[in-house]
Amino acid sequence: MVYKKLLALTAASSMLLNVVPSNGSIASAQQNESHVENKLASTNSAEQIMNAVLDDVPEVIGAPNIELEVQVKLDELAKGKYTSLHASFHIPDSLTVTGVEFNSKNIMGGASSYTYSKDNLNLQVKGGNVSFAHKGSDLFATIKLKVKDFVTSDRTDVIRTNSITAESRNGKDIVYSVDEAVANIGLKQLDTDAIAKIPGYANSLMSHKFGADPHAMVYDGRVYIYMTNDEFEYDANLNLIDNTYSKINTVNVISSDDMINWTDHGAIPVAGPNGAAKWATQSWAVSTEHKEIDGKDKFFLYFSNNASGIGVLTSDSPIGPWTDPLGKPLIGRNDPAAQGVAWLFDPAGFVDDDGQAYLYYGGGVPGNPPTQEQAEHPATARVIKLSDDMIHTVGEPQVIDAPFLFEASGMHKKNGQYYYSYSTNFSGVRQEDDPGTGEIAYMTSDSPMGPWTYEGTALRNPWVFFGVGGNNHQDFFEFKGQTYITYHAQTVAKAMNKAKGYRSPHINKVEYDENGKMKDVKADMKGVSQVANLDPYKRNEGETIGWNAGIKTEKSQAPGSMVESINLNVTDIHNGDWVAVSQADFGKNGAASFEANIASTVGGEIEIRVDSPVGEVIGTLDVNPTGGDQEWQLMETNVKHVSGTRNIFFIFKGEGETNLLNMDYWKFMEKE
Ligand SMILES: [Ca+2]
Ligand SMILES: [Ca+2]
Repeated sequence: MVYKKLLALTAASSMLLNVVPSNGSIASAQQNESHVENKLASTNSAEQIMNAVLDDVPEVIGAPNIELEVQVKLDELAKGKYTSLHASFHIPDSLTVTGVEFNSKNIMGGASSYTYSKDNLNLQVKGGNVSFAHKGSDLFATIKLKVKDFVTSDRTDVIRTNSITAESRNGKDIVYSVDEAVANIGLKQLDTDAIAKIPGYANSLMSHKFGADPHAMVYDGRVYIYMTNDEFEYDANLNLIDNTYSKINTVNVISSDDMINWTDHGAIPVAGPNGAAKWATQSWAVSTEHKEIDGKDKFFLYFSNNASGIGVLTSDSPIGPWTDPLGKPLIGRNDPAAQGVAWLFDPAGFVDDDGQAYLYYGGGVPGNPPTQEQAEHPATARVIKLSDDMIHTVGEPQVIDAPFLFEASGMHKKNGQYYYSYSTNFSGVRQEDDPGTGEIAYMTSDSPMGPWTYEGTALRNPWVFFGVGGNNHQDFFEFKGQTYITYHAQTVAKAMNKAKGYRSPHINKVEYDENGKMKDVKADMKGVSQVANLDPYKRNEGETIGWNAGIKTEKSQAPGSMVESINLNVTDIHNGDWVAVSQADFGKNGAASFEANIASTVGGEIEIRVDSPVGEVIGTLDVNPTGGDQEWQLMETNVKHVSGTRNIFFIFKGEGETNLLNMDYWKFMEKE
């Protein structure tokens, strides 16, 4: 067999020592065979070439803190007087070095040490008479590594060798050939049952329910996202149908102070028989603003009653409860402010730095079918001043002539400039500089009421990024000094194979060029980085979710922490379902115990793992029945010492088809 012959040749010329596959796999043997052939072809028989080899690691679970080892194997050093043996490696971003184990059997006459910073690892042996000889193996050192973060698709990362050199006293330094000293690390995405927002992704913001037309409000260090509550609609035969939007009369709200872990505050009852505004039938595309009035922070939720009116609700908190202060639309179909507006909807409130508030609204393309002029200049968006109490309009509206306007008015301010953004229509013929269809375009002005200068587009249609299209709706906002865009895409529905107009919220970063133009947003599932750690020692809601599989949330009868009457719990919990939070900071002392507020009729257990669903189990909370799905009990268990910043996965275990338990909130107790 060719392979064996080559092996013999190789050994004879002492040019390659690691031809025996370390893991015994065929793939590895074949790799080594071709490796030998390559080596032979390039060998200059007149001089001895010293070789170094790194072992491949073919299958590594791509999850935080998964450990792996890479062996560094070297040819023997010929006899001589060496003062050092030095090896330098490039470590890919996905891995971090946790240690190096030198093979003291083979290394003599020197002290071994290593340095590691960023992507560079240096190994060295220094001394008066360094030698490296094979005593039972060709192993020089074992590099110990771990995976930094979730790998979101299978890939191969590479550890490369920059150089390996033995310095000689007589100037005859040995430079190893490092052509083959490359370790291919096969990183495998961890298979979980998470939908769309897989561990490691920030988008969509949630996957246990839908949410469209997202609007962001930043208040007291948190981002609140308000969304049209898309829910599956079925026909009489219980077949899933396209979203008609006709049944939507609630608004989903979630919040986060870190952009990965989102707390579900439930659905605000806005319109319909159970809504705050009983005159309204729908609640689409809301905008929420806050303003200090008479020394108190007040909250205002502007909503679309389908496309026939704009209403406003008020509250003392960002999550409710909400009341209707007018008992009628803020802008009704027959109001002067509605004249010339095709679709009377999509309100965007905006409070300027001087306290003056404005409302942007409207949309639609006149004409059936529209002329080119009507498509290009629908002139159906408006801006009007709001009164000091935020619940009345003041004066006449101004027309906003946005090119190819469709809907989704938005307003944000940056460096004194006003940015009016909107979604473009699907009508008319486009010239080169015109926006595409269903894209987010924008205009600027140095006044909140115009005149406006068209700037271009900022976000392409979701189809471009996610392979699933439809309309879009955006809001630009600033949080902790960074501008972001929130928008929707049918990514969760697509992952469920049910992309029928049911939309999910996303956030990506926005950058400006030196002239204040917004650069093209790169929308993706990876999304934004976490901007703060989660504190595991405070009350954390069960419904604060980074990632999840198989669960739902529901209104809870247990008291809420922000507003007593508003609280949710995690439910629909079955064996193997899980919820997780990203990057909890356990600090130096670490955790000693864990407690959770639980209700259960059948019982089960909560397995607490760190890092990932296959990470270390630090404790298990046994859940005994409490006598009902809303009969709440605080339950506690000790946990193994865990410190530093770690993901926490709560993995539910139990038997049967029914809901095992409900979880309201949890917290860890810090070690004294
Ligand atoms: Ca379930
Ligand atoms: Ca709760």
